Amino acid sequence: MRNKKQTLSKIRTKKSKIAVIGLGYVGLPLAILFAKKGFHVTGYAKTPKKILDIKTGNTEFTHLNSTINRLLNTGKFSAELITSQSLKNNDIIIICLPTPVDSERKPDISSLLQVAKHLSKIPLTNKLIVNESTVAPFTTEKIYGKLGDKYYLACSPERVDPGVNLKSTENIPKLIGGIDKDSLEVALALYKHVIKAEIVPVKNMHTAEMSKMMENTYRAVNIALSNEFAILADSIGIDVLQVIEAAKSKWSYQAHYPGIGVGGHCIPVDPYYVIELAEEKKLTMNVVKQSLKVNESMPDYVLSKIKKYYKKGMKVLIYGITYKKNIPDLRESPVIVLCRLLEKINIEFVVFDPLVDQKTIESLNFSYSTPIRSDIFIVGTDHDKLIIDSKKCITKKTIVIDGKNFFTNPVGKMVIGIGR
Ligand code: SAJ
Repeated sequence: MRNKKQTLSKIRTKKSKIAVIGLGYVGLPLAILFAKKGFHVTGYAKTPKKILDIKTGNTEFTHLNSTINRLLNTGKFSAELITSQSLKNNDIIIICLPTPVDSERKPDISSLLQVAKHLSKIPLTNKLIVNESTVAPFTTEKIYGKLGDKYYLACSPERVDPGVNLKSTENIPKLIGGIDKDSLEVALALYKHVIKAEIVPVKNMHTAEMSKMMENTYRAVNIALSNEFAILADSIGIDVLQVIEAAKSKWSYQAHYPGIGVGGHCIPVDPYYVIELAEEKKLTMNVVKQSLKVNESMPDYVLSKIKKYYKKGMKVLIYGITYKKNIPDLRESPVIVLCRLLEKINIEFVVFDPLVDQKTIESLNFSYSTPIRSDIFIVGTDHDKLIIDSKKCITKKTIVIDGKNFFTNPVGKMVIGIGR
């Protein structure tokens, strides 16, 4: 029998021991937030390197390292490899794991299934399990809903915007759905400790899962709309950025911007989860599918622009290969897709990204270069350092292929944008 009174009291007095599984840009800031509030938090990861980086205060999240060190010293926070045995000492288990797609763009929830295996081996009575990972509706219940004795289960999809610092986690409105009323109540009591923004209880876990799908598919579709308008704008000589800025004066228009493509492991990925669910129900979701095709075609569109100006022997530098500015993340990067297309037609190029070291660039079989004078300068990612670094690359003869529509003033011989 679940003892809700006891569970709520432990949460309210911060006596509950919290496990956060997954210590990436979602799990680590969340673990730190709970530890800073006074909870005993154990972070779990599956790679020894991740654990070592945390224990030595040497994570990729440089703005968190001093806080991590302080919390490690107070004993409020620790990190360890995930095993069933280690998990069982916790009262609350929050799952913050990536849910990518495979090479066939099929959803891959293997990391979540792995956790379900661990949980099935431990007593769960009175524990609270929360899934923050992005999944299609009904997945949380399917994976974590039948693990044995009486426990609480909720779904609260993460909405962290990678690259924004620790503050973002507590300042983002939080959706929470429970498998039942008591689970919702327990999960609300937990998150009230750390979330300063609005906490939005929803009808059930499926509603929470579907909202996350809607949010990110909405973004993918609207970016595709901007990309399609940009291609039209190019063909009729209108500056699409001026069109977008003008459209923003309408209250019902939310601006999205065309570019070299859509990367990261949220926006180009999540819609495939809902497409798979729709297909199970014999539905096609054409708008979503076509939008993903448009976004995935953008590197090709940029290539067509490069081919108009490239002549054999030209020095081509690609500036930035991460999926988004000021983030060292290469997942689903459209710039890497462009690089592969250039390789296919034997256009030689070099790559520089201020956030990606030479070893990583060369591990992708690309030629590395520091910012140097170029005949063609391709903006792949508009990192903050672009403006300074570009001065070392762009001469009066340089043709700039601006994959992020970054340059609004004339530079070099000419700037070829996306829709402008
Ligand atoms: N992009 C465009 N045009 C746009 C916006 C983005 O081409 O108008 C491209 C970006 O260059 C990038 C990709 O799309 O390659 C994704 O961009 P993003 O800003 O959505 O970046 P993400 O993947 O870090 O998105 C995350 C998402 N958060 C979660 O899924 C939890 C997304 O839902 C958020 O909207 C986004 O952060 C944010 O900005 O908050």
